[in-house]
Amino acid sequence: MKITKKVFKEEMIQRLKEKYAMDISDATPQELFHVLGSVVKTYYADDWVQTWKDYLTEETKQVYYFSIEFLPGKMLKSNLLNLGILDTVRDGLTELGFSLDDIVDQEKDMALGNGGLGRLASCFMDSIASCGLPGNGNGIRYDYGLFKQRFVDGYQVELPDEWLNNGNVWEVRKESKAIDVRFGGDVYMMPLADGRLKPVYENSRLIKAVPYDTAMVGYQNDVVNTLRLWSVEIPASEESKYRSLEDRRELEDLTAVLYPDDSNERGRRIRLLQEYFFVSAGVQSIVRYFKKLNKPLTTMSQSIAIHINDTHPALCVPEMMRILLDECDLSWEQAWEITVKVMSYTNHTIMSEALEKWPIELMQDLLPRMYQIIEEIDRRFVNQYRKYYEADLIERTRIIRNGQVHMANLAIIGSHSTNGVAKLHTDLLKNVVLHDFYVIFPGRFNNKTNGIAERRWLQLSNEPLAKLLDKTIKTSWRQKPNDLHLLQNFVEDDAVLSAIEEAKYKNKVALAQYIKETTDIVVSPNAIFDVQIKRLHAYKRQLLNLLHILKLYFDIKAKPDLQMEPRVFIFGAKAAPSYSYAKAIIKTINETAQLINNDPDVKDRLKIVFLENYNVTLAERIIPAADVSEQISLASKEASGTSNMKLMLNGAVTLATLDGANIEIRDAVGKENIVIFGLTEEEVYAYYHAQNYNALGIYEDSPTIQKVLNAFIDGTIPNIQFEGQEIFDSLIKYNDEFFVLRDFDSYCLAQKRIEELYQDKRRWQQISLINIANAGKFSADHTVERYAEDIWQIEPVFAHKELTR
Ligand code: OX2
Repeated sequence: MKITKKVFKEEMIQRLKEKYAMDISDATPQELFHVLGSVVKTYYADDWVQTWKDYLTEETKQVYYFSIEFLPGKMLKSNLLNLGILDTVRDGLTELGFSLDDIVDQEKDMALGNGGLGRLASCFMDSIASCGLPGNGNGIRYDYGLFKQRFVDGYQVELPDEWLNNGNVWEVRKESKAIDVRFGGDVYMMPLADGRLKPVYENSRLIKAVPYDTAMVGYQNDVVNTLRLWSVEIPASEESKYRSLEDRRELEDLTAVLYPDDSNERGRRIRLLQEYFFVSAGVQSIVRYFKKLNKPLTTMSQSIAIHINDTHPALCVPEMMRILLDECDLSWEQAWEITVKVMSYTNHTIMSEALEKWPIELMQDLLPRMYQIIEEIDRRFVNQYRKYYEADLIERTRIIRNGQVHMANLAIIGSHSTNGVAKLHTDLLKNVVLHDFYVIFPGRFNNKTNGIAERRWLQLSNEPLAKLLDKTIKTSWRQKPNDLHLLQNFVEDDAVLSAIEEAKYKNKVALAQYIKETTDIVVSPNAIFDVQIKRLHAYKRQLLNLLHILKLYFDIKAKPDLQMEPRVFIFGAKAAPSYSYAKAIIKTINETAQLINNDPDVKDRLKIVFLENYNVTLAERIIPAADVSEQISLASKEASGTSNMKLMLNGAVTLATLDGANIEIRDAVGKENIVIFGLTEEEVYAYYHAQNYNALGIYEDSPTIQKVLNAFIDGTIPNIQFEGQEIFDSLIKYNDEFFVLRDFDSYCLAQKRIEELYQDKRRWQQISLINIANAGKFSADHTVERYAEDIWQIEPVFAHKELTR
């Protein structure tokens, strides 16, 4: 169907009348948003149904991406872009007297994730559909997404994210596809007449998982995949058991909130139940689908791939086993072969506190059948491999150990593929963190460097640059991000170089205005916009950034007429509510901002802006306006990073340690076009082995570091008596776990280098251009294509209809 402006406008007018009984001229932006959303839905409805039917009739192999987090942000513009009607709708609305951007603002961010892991899952959903790959998401429909962050007196305050308050236009509730999920109680195995064993459940609880489906619209290819999110309800048969409001509340809480922490597992019952809940509902519904195909279960891996995104969905392994054993009557050996072939797993971190473990008693209590199956997997694993390997290695790799169930071990043992998310990260998995597994299963390990959806992170969020690219290299980059490479031909073209700078300037003006409106801080778009945006975590070292800012401040104080390139340091970061150290850093940055922004001696050479509530939408504002991309984690700690890719795509210059995907960014742009500093991963490990890191020594030897650190405890930075001491102690008393002091000098030199480069305007523009030109490599389209080929063994479907738009 060809959607013309005329058809679109008529539809808007008509639908608004039907839904709100009013003339379109009387509609509020909120009403317009809802009507527009429902109109857009009709534009992809046929393709959605058709894609689903095609997969079924053509028996296409599909992947199901299980993730406890998805972070799509706003969907309206992305859907319009992918449907190829962004301009039609924008112009149509203008003619009706409205602005698309005002309407877009009405949409709440879908924030069902914490950070990189959840956003990666959403970039993958976009890319999977856009590459015409048959793939679906499977997750949880939390009533409340990641908390809203406010600053009160410089402290982080967390408010609930009531994203469903005005309803969610995009989702479709599919009551008829609900699934029963069972947990708790006791389970024992009853022998049947034929000698088999059947599980008998006593006192277990039954809950209903209701799916809400959201369309994942491919980029102008008529493919529409599904993101399925599950919500808990009380089944009709169980109503009588939930008499009191409290009982009901307890159950409904299961899908109420997203755990606001991506690196610490708190041993919470609800979290474990959440994991089982969406895994069980998802795997059951997949098997139900597979049965429709009427193929032998032993061929399941030819039709189905299940991806375990980090360990949270690792129960996919025992749940698939349960279904195949208990409900399909397969033998253990058959069931195991199918399960391992179907499952694959991605590891996203080497931080040990994030490697999930659950106490045996908790697992037995909440998920008794899961525990029995895990025990048997563990027993068989030990039996099978102890013949070949030393006892210690088997002990270290088994699933149940020291009273805990080790979820990464379960995921690796129960799947055919384990991948890391950047080259260095995968090497560390193979050689250090998961080395024991690599010894046993060398063929299972592989790398898949992360990627980003350039549709959202350039086409939608940076229109000035996107238009310039169209003009300079034509539009093929929109389909094939690698074609951004064509820009490289213009590296000596002064007109193009200054046009890139102009586009950046425009974005900086827009961000400066947003900063003024939201914080009342005035910043000049002529200053360097130096950006660090990511979760607040000690290993990401926002503190190192702050120490350098303080150094610059003291330089100015010591030499009031110091010549320097004006800088705006922009932060965006949420701290997990229970992570007090991260919150102390936030408070300290905010107090330092107060101090520096209001000191007349500084004369606007330095500004610190900490924007509240960093989320996908805010990232879309900040990234296009960034000059400098801070990627300064301690080498070896950041598995990949993805803001590094988004920022380079938008022409920011990367200031980085050799960590995660920064290394691959350096390789892509060349070492002259990135500023690298700090310890390498080998040097970090050398300190670990020698155990000779001495933070106090560094402090004692450096008057600059003394001056900067003393500011935390001597009242120079006001109102941080407690926080300042905590941070000071982390560095001196507890020997600086993330080697901030060791990298300080090298970081300051790198910052100096940034300043010199920036002063050479043409050089800076060239570096910016080279970064944009080489960012295509980090398109999530390529990443998912590699997953599809190497891990999932799925193939793109070709557009089943002629392209009509
Ligand atoms: C993050 C990693 O910290 C980050 O480096 C990576 O880019 C992202 O995942 C996507 O792979 N929770 N979040 C992460 O890991 C975990 C666990």
